[in-house]
Amino acid sequence: MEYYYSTIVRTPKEHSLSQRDDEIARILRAEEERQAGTINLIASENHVSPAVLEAQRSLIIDKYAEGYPGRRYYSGCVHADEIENLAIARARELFKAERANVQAHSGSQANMAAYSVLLDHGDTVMGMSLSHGGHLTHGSKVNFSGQSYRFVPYGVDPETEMLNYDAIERLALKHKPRLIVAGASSYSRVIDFEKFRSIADRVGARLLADIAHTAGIIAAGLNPSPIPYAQISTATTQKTLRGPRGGLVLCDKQLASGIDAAVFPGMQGGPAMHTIAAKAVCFLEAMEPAFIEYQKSVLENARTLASELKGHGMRIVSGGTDNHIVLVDLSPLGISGKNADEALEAAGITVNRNAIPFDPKPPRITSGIRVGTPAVTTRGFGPGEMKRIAGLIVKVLSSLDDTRVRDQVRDEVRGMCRQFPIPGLA
Ligand code: DSN
Repeated sequence: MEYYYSTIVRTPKEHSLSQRDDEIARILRAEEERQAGTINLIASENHVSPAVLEAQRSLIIDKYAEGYPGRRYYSGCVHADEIENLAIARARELFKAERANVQAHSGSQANMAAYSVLLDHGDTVMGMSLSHGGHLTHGSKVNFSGQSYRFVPYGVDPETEMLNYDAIERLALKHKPRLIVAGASSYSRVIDFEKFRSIADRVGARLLADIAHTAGIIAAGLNPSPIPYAQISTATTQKTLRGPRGGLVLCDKQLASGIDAAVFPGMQGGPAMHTIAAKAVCFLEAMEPAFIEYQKSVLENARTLASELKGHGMRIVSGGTDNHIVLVDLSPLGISGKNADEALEAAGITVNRNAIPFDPKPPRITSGIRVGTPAVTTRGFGPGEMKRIAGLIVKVLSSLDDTRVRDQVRDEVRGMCRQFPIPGLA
């Protein structure tokens, strides 16, 4: 078995990608080099372990397995069943959830499934405004969520830039939503799911926790878990969880058959079994003690980055961070998020421009950048490197048009990246 598998992975040269399609092979090599030689501070990205990558590129990619374990619409699903059952069992154990669906192709589809179980078209829902840190699927007008349901957005407090649960409760009492969505894409503070549940109970709403960003931190027990409070929790596996690109739904047992039916056949056809195998591996890795240490470092690195950037005159939205995200307001420097992310990319540091709460600039420009520490922590960067990176960011941003400075930083970035290779690329 071992031998058979390894012959598949090590494709004979005559069938290699570079022989079949040199264009794509060249681009993929260039992407490998780009990742290896740059500092990745995109908060939603990470580097998978070699084991996750191996599962993801395995031959189960070929298998159709529409349905669920033990009730498929195709034969030959014996191993697909084993893999999916393991992935489900591990997800439930990791998050202490009653039920899990591991087939959702993405976090957006996980949310779509949850909405379709909990809501009717046109129902009122409360979700965090995209411009304050929420996600497209939390009611944006350009997304199915905002087009299918009547979303009432809540935001952060103008003073603290944190969630104000009294204000959220007042809004809930006024609008009587059928569902409240708690979760965010660029909010750096702890979300109090217990408080959200008590607000939901007061107005007769259900609670959906979207932990796409913080799933790994929650799995490690370093941010509070929504599982005791939210009837449904959705997540992605590629961010802090360090798994493949995909979605996950965790729910109470009464909702499980509805969620399963909503994912398949409701929204999707065949599951991506290679991705489900890789999810299973990432759940296993997330149960190991080393994962807790990794998440502790993710948080420590984020706190260090925040305090260093603050020390260099930048304003940190909400004053700090409790997770892997640091939202930086560049207004004190007089530059936009767009200019900053472009200059930093040229210097070998990737971040994303990001709206800050109450941002006067449009979403394609923004006043801020979002930085995050999952990927650099995976490479082994620690607080010392965070201090150096903060210094490099400041150097680039305070000499935006100076290409000499940019080149110097680029060289320093390359040196740091050589010292800390991506696992599996060493
Ligand atoms: N695009 C993801 C992020 O960067 O947060 C959310 O889907």
